[in-house]
Formats: sequence, structure tokens, C-alpha cells
Amino acid sequence: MAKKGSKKPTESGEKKTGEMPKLDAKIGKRLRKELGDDRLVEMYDLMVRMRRFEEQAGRSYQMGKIKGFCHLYIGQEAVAAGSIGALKDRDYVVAGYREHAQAMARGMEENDIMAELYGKASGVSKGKGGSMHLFDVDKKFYGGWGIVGGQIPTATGVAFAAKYREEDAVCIVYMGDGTVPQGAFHESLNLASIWDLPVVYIIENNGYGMGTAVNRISAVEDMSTKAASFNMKGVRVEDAQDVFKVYETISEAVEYARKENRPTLVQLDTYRYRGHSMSDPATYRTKDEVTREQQRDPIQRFTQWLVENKIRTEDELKEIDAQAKAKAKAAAKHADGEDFPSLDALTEDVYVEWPWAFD
Ligand SMILES: Cc1ncc(C[n+]2csc(CCOP(=O)(O)OP(=O)(O)O)c2C)c(N)n1
Repeated sequence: MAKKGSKKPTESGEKKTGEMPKLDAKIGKRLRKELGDDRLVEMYDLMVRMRRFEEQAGRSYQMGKIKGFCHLYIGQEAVAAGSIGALKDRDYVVAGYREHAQAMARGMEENDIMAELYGKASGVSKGKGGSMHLFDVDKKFYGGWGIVGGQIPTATGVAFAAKYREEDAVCIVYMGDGTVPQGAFHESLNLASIWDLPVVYIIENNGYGMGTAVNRISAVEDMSTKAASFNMKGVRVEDAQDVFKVYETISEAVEYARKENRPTLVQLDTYRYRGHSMSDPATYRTKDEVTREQQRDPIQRFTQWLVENKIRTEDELKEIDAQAKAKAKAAAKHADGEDFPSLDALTEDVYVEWPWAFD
């Protein structure tokens, strides 16, 4: 039975109503001044490319070009673009298995990601990781983790190493709402607090852990309140379909981590339009619910803001969209033409050649 006071994403049967909510005007004005118009348009371009890339990945999967698991991010674009946009190049990102868009936000190229999804040798993980294991050490993108919760202690360790080496770098880590009840979450946050680590733990609350509604597995709707038990800051953004709110909240948490070496737990309330993975028809929720959530679509709201503020015309934004579609299609064509790894590659990269001696 749904808990009293539980929030909308888990309730069904409601029709789409009213106007599309606007992005936060005050924050938008501030960010326009701080970042400049071109940077905001770049952020928009990124979100559109994420959406089109994912749609293409979905089609490629249905054609049998992508095998295994494939979790699409469609609907959650404001989270990846707003949070990674708040980082410096020297900062670290650790992600779960729904990470194509986060990899793109970190600067990984569509061609290289798609080649990985197709299992090709030129993919970001040499075709041996696939959709859930995108990795790029140079871009400080440390996964892509298929094990639910595996990314949380990893990020805690990355933040520890950054502090130990005095890198002035922060680590952000993404996890789903279904990850939070795990022991690894509690152990990691406790250590991050007592060791004063520069890490931002981001819960992407998209309403469901696979097909289980969040209020069936969590005693509290706002999981950022759990921060109190680790003596750290906790913040919730109820409308994380607003890229400005995400950017501002994560910027503050990142700066706090950088200056004070203190962790923050952030809950971003978002929504995924597709099922948990490509094999999930998502029958546990109604079409009306999805339609209602699409009413606060992060890209449409950004489009409206850019046009209303006369930063770009509708036609110019349509052109960005057309280029994003072409880029996604070209990535699929590229991946198709690449080679699979050779059999010998199976035994490569199993052990690390340490660049230093232990003594
Ligand atoms: C340790 C472990 N247990 C179980 C699974 C199977 N599993 C994959 S996703 C998932 C639910 C994760 O919840 P959440 O991240 O909130 O879900 P999403 O929005 O991605 O569906 C589970 C139980 C797994 N991958 N790893």
C-alpha cells in the first residue's frame, strides 16, 4: 500500500494537465550572467544529443545490433548535463549502469560510446564492457558499474585518493533510488564523513527501482534526510527536470567539497520515460503517468526558455536537433563498420602492469 503523503511518480491514472512549468527564471538569469549564452546553448545541445543518441541506441538494440543489457536515460537529461556541467576537468565522475548520457556529458564521443554498445574493439572499453561499463581514465570517468551500489564505495575511494594526493579534485557519483537501502551506501557515507572526503553522492530518484515504486522500498520519500545520520549536508531538488536547479545545487555541493573537504548527499527527483531496460515494457505504470511526467520535459522547457529569452530562435534550435539526430545516426553507422575484438583480446587487460614497484 502506498505510504501516506507519498509523491506522484508512483501513483497512476492521472491525466496530463495544465501548462508546461517554466525553468526557474531567477536562477536562469543568474546563470546567463555567470556562464554566458553560448555555454547555455552548449548545455542544450548536449541534452538534445543525449536524447537522440539514446533513441538511436534503442533502435539499434531492437535491430539486434546491441546485445545484453541496455538501460536508456531518456527523460533524465537535465540531471547529467546540470551536474557534470558544474565540474572542472580535474574532477572525477563515477556512475551506475544507466550512464550513456553521463559519459557524453563528460566529453566522451558518440562514435566511441556507440562502438562500445555494439561490442566493437574501438569502443571506449575496447568492446569488452558494453552498455553498463563505459570507462575513460583520461576524462576521469570511472564507470559504468553493473553491480547496483558498486559505484558508491568506488567513488568514496576515488575521493579519498584525490584528497590524499592533494589534487584539489572532487568526485561525484550517481546512484538510483533502489541503491540506497544497501549496506555499501551506509558504510561509504559514514567513512566519507569521518574522513572528510570531497565527494557528492547523487541519488537519481526516477520513481522506480526496476519495476518497484520507490515508496515500496524506502521508509522516507526524501532520502537526502539520511544525510543527518552521517553528520553531512543533505539536499533535495524536487524538480530535477529543471537543468538550472540541478546545476546550481550541484555547483554548491561541489564547491563545498572542494573548499571544506566535506561530502553532501543530494536527491534529484527526475523521471525515466522508458522501462528499466530495453526488455522491460514498464507495465507497472500507466501511460497517463508517463504523459503527465512528460509535461515537465527537461528539453522542451529549456527550448521554451531559450526562445523566450531570445537567445536562439525556434528554427535555430530545430537545426541543433537535426544535427543531433544526424550525429546519432552516423554513430550507429560508424559502430556497424567497426571490428569486433579479436579472441586474443579476451586475456588482455586482466592484470594491471603497475608503473611503480611496491616496497
Ligand atoms: C548487487 C545487485 N543486485 C541486484 C541487481 C539487479 N538490479 C539491477 S537494477 C536494480 C534496481 C536498481 O534500482 P534503481 O537504480 O533505482 O533503478 P532504475 O531507475 O535504474 O530502474 C536491480 C535490483 C544488480 N544489478 N546488482
